[in-house]
Amino acid sequence: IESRHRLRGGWQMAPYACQRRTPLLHSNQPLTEALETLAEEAGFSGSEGRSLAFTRAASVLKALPGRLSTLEELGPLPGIGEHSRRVIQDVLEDGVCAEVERVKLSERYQTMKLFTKIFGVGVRTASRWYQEGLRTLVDLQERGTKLTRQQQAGLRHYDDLNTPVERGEAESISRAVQGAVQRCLPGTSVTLAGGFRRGKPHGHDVDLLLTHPEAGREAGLLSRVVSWLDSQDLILYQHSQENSYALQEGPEPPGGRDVMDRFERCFSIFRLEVQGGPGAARGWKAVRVDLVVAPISQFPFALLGWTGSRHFERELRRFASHERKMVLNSHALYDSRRVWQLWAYVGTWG
Ligand code: TTP
Ligand code: MN
Ligand code: MN
Ligand code: MN
Repeated sequence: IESRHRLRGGWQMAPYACQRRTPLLHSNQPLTEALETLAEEAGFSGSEGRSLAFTRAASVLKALPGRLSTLEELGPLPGIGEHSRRVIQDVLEDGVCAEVERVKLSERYQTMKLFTKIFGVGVRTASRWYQEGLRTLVDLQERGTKLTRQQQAGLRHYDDLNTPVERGEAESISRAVQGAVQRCLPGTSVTLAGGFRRGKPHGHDVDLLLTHPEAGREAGLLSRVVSWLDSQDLILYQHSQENSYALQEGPEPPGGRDVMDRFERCFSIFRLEVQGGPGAARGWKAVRVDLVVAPISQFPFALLGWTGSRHFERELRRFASHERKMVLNSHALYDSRRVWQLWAYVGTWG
């Protein structure tokens, strides 16, 4: 489906991001950075639709086979609106876009960025704090702002948690969890998902998916694994959720909620022993780790859902629903028309 042919001066491209090859390194970095800044800013203002429009435009540019040099080259590419075109034009002509530069310098954007980088703080909380006149992390402490246990941990480990996690560190954490599951339930597999599974050299956290080949054996596994890790002083913070919708407010980008699932999971901060890097002096570094347990029957969907990117997942689900009349989530893929038939059938009973 992927199409990279140049047509009459413009690029032709498949309409859904999940149909396109989107390499990690691409040739239009300055353009996508500008658009993603505006997407982030729109998210900070609660304008999900506007945010998605900028994200879509950036996603199209990431899939271009070469560097864009004039706006005309884009032709009538779908997914790039008026506003995004203006931004692209500015960056192509002047190297920067005044609107983006204004956003980056604005007190609100900078403060929202600072606050949403705290583990456990989402756009709504950050926005409320901004409204209350808070501007710095010191303000939060000095004015006695009420913080959840999660936010306190986020603040305590702020610098570490905002230092990128290297692949080697992710693998080392993965091995530690592997060791723990072998003690608690031999045969359990641990799969590194998220950005690292997409080949990113570093990430903001480590996403690990646990499953056991025999259905049902995974029940109760997570709490035992977490207890054991805790007993080994590997855990600085954790809160677990049982098979329910994730209502936790985190520093998730806009659209984060449409990828929430019902798996049992643990949001944690690990204490990782390190030799070099920022934590070298004290010998350890705090790292965010998500542990997710999927029953084997749902594992393929869980793995797909937890691999990301968020935009890729959103687009895959949109493709399933609009082009195939199917429903895709992290638990299953099914024909939505059949479910309606089933509901109609159940309806005749009662
Ligand atoms: P993230 O860890 O937030 O993102 P990432 O791994 O792509 O990027 P980073 O390197 O910055 O960590 O999420 C990983 C994937 O998990 C993402 O595709 C969305 C999915 N996910 C869910 O399915 N449900 C959830 O509740 C959350 C938080 C994420
Ligand atoms: Mn991740
Ligand atoms: Mn990241
Ligand atoms: Mn994660």
